[in-house]
Amino acid sequence: MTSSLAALNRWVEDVARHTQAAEVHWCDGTQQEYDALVAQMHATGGLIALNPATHSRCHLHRSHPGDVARVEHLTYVCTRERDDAGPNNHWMAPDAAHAKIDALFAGCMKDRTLYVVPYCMGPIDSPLARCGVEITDSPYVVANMRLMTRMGAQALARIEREGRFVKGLHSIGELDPERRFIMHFPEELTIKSYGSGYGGNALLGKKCHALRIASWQARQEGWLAEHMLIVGIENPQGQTHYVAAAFPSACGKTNLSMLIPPEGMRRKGWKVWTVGDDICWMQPGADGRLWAINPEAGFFGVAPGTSARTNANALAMLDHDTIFTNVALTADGQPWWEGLPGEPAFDWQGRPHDAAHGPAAHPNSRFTVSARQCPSFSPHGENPQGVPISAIVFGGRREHLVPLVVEAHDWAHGVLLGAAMGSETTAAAAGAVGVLRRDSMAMKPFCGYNFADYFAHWLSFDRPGARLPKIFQVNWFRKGTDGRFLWPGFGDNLRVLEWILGRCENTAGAAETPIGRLPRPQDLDLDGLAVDPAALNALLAVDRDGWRAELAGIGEYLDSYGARLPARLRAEQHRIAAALAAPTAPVRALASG
Ligand code: OXD
Ligand code: MN
Repeated sequence: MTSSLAALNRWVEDVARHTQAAEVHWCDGTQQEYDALVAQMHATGGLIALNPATHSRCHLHRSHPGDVARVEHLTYVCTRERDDAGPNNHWMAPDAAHAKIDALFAGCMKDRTLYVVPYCMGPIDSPLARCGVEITDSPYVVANMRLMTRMGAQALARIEREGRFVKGLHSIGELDPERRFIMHFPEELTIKSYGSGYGGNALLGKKCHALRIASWQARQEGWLAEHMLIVGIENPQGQTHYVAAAFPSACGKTNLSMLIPPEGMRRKGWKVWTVGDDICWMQPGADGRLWAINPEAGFFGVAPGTSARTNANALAMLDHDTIFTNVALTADGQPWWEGLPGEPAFDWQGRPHDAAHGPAAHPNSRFTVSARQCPSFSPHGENPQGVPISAIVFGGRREHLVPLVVEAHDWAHGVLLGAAMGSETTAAAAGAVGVLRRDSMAMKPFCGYNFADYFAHWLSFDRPGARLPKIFQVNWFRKGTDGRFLWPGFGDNLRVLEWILGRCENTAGAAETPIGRLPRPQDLDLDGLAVDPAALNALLAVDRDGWRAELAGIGEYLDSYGARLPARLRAEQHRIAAALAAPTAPVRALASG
């Protein structure tokens, strides 16, 4: 046995002893194993079979009603030095953290099977991929990991070859929110999660490994682990360019990654190819470009709002071999959520549906499905070398101020656009309407180290020989004075991506402004789109007073990272603030071509 397998065996034995596991099962990732787990969960009530005539081999899981989302306040980054975790993370000293969570794990698997889940994040033969092993006592987690990662024998073989893997220990415990922690030890490449069965807390390959631990590894090894979708845009000439785009949770990443072109553009020959909907690992290639893989093998998407209008591709992949979590049910056993036609009979807790109880499906109800089931899944989605990225896009939910799209002047400006990203809270949060929460690169809940060091890491990619993507900021969420969205969004967002790619190829025009380069109305392909000219002007305007206040706010935010903040980022903020303070220069148009 190799030393890496010996180390893995020793760890499994130690955990089995400490948790007093009744049995140990090493997962091989086969269909037979998956089917057996599903059958066992049907017998225990952990899964409910859905209507086989409409949803073959689909299942519903109902979580504990108090365990329905990620728990950021219970999520810790445990580095030896507090400052290495940074003000963007909750921190606990590693010794104290291990002691606290190990006490919870003691004896917790007495009547349970301990599953050993070897997995690979990224195509199994990709040099960009990284492996991990999750130990869990939840068969639901095992079944989901099989859809979301390359799980089983091949991953174990790679671990044996490489010797290095991320260790993740998970138990659902008692599902008691008082006894729940999600702890990360980046210096030890270790994750410990106790007390939750919910996706982001329990499928440790996803947010815990592929973002928090991977971002730490990426910094040490010279790559980037990002909360980004990856999408390929094929133009009528048959060339495909890849875009990586970061948006905070619940801003439509899955929809954008599976976009269906508007009718007119479809007729001209535009096509969209999905590579990933949530996580992107990027590394400079020998040619100086950034090459990206989606480390995941499936989608763990939010169900409510997914409909034939918003995401027909997603809907089309959900009628077979899918696990649903916390959706509602129709009378004939089909999954249902708000946004779908028809009527729910039972809500997400299994009660007869009553509108007085609130939405029938939980607002964070999910589907787990293999990426291969997506009709727009890219033929290059499993390329071991990844796909070359032409543009990076940062987006947020901003009702005011931020234009539809802005091109950064250069890489450092783009890093500032990412660092300053934010979303405004909505009327749902009483008393806090329009309050801006900064969420740098949409990584606030997911960066496994100090944001100041993370910004410096981003800046470090700008070096001789690099052929970096252009960086853009987008905002699909601008509203008019009547409170209605100014931009139709969804498929029409392709018009903005077309301009972005035109800028990358130097074929689209733009106007130079202090905040970056913006399209003029004539630079966008608006063929077939009934958008009011006043709305378009508002979407493409630069409100200088508003931007001066915004730059001051960005300055205050950067200050919160203290002396560790890279001077280059601060200089960029000063440069734009000064340009905004200067007397208004006439807007300079940049010719295309
Ligand atoms: C997710 C999230 O589940 O970002 O992807 O919350
Ligand atoms: Mn996400």
